[in-house]
Parts: sequence; structure tokens; C-alpha cells
Amino acid sequence: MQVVLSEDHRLHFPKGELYGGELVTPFERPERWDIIVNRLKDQGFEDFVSPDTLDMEPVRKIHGRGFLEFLESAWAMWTAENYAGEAIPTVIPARRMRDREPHHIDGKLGYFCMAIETAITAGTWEAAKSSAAVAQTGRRLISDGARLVFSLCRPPGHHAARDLYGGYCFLNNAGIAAQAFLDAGAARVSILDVDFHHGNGTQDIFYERADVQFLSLHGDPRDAFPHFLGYADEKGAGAGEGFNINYPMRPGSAYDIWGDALEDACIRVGEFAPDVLVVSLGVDTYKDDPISFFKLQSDDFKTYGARIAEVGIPTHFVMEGGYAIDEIGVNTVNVLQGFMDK
Ligand code: SP5
Ligand code: ZN
Repeated sequence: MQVVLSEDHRLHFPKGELYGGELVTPFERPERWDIIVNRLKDQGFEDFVSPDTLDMEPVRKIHGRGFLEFLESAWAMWTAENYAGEAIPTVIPARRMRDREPHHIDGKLGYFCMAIETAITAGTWEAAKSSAAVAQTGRRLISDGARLVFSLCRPPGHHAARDLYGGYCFLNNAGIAAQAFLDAGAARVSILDVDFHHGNGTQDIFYERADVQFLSLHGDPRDAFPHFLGYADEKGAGAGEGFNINYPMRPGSAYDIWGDALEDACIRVGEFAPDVLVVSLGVDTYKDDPISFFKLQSDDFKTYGARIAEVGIPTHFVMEGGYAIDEIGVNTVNVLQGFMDK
């Protein structure tokens, strides 16, 4: 199995995440990457591939121009104000206000943000681009004939919408990979999102499209981040009607429930018959994840990796979340091993 990764992820490491009213060390931290890499090496995986230069063409198809310009310039605009901390919005365009991008960085941050736990720092844009390049390179390896590739993206991507960052995400790596598959000749792509959180960004990007099927297994938005999307009645719109499938699940759900949802999702992917399957792989479904509420055990990750392999479609795993640091390596690699052993 080829694993695509880049050290440039380290350029993004905010000092603070707003959590419970305090600034804490972010759950989404560079060490996550190190622990996954160590586990891969322990298990004999050593086919590590560095990313190609980022191709902005699929990125521009997934994200708006104003949003990309904002991400590129946000840190410079923030420091130009002589602010001492990291860039976080203080004002949000809530209901009954206007949908217009302001000039001032305080306004721009709120305009483009979907969750303010996520700070922007000096290296955020470079790290986000490296993460997208990792996903694009995994795409190329699958197009070149691989049955399985793991793109160890960091920062993650699935909360990033066309013109929104947040939830630790800036560029939608899985969406960019899916677009690149289509650009390279694929007719249909499925994105199966098994991260604990609803993939609101990915859903939004493809909501009106019939060429990308999106399926997400996640904590019920009434109880779980991102709270404002991810209900079962969101089924796609226009040409995309029927190609968006959500499986929200209750707090405390274990593999008996989660595995049933995955079973249904795998059947739906089979019916869609895509050329390639992109898996948004978050392991924050683990029982001891500090910010989530599912109860998957480490062995369940192997079981579901094997079930995904049974779909029988070339599969590109793209890393998303997972914050139980001690177990993130075992759980992530279990999915990949479960897939390979099938
Ligand atoms: C990629 C990804 O997994 N992003 C997740 C971002 C979640 N950020 C906000 C989390 C707030 C969690 N509150 C949980 C309360 C637990 N006691
Ligand atoms: Zn998550």
C-alpha cells in the first residue's frame, strides 16, 4: 500500500483552540500525524510517497476565488492590525444579516468561518495546500492503477465548504481528490465519510451534482458538531437529488448500530457503481475520543475496513479527524489492514 504524506503539515499548529470557553492546545495537532506514521512503520508499511506540486485547477473548481484569496492573505491582514494572538473571528453573519464580504479582516474571518475553534496562523495556508497536494497525489496513484492508497492529509478537510473554513479544515481534500478523479476521466465518484462528524463541507460542495455520491455516518447534529447540517432528510437537490445520504446516529452508538449504517452505505455505493471510492477517514468514532460520543472498539476498525474492501472498487482513503492520540495510529492502520486482508 502506498502512503502519501508531507512534513509540511507541521506549518499549521495553532497555540489555541477555543474549547469550553478556554483556549486549549488544539485537539487537531501535529502529533496525530507522527503517531499514525509510527504505527504504519511498526506494521511494515514503508512505501511512503511525497506529494506532487499542487494543481490549483481542481482546487478552484471546489472552492470560490474570494475564499482562496482570503485564505492566502488572512494571516498578513491579521498581523497588519498588530493583533497579538492567532486569527479568530469575533463577529459572524448570523440570520437576518447581509451576505457580503467585508474589507476588514475581522469581518472577512467571520464571513468565511463556520466554526471559530479553528485559528489561522502564519503557516496555515501552506499547510492546507500541502494537505490538498497529498490528496491529489493519492488520486494520481489510484488513476495509475492502485487498488488502495492512503493519503495522510493534515490538516483535515471535510468541514471546509466552497467558501467556508472551520472544524479544523481549510481546503476540502476529499472533494478536491474527487474532482480530480472526474477531471481525469472518471464518470462517477462516491465519497464515504466515516469521520464521527458530519462532512458538511463535502455535502454542500456536491449537493446539486449527480456525478458525486456523498454518504456520511456521523453523530446526530442535534447533539454533535457541526450541529447545523447532517440530518437524514438532506438528500441532495436538483440533479443531485438522491445522491446525498446521511446516517445520523445517537450518542453512545456502538458497532451494532454503526456497522448497520455502514452496511447500508456500502450497498448504496455498489448501486451507484462509481469508478472510484474516496473514504473520508476519521477515527474519532473511537470509544475514547475526547470530543465525540460513539463507542467503536479498535477491532471494529478492522471489521469495517474489510467491509469497505468488499465493495470491490478502487479506494482512496483520505485522513480526516481522530483525537484519541494514543490510539489514533492503531485505529487508522486497522482500517487499512482490514481492507488489505480482505
Ligand atoms: C475534522 C474534524 O474531526 N473536525 C472536528 C471539529 C470539532 N470541533 C469542535 C468540537 C466541539 C466538541 N464539543 C464536544 C463536547 C464534548 N464534551
Ligand atoms: Zn471528526
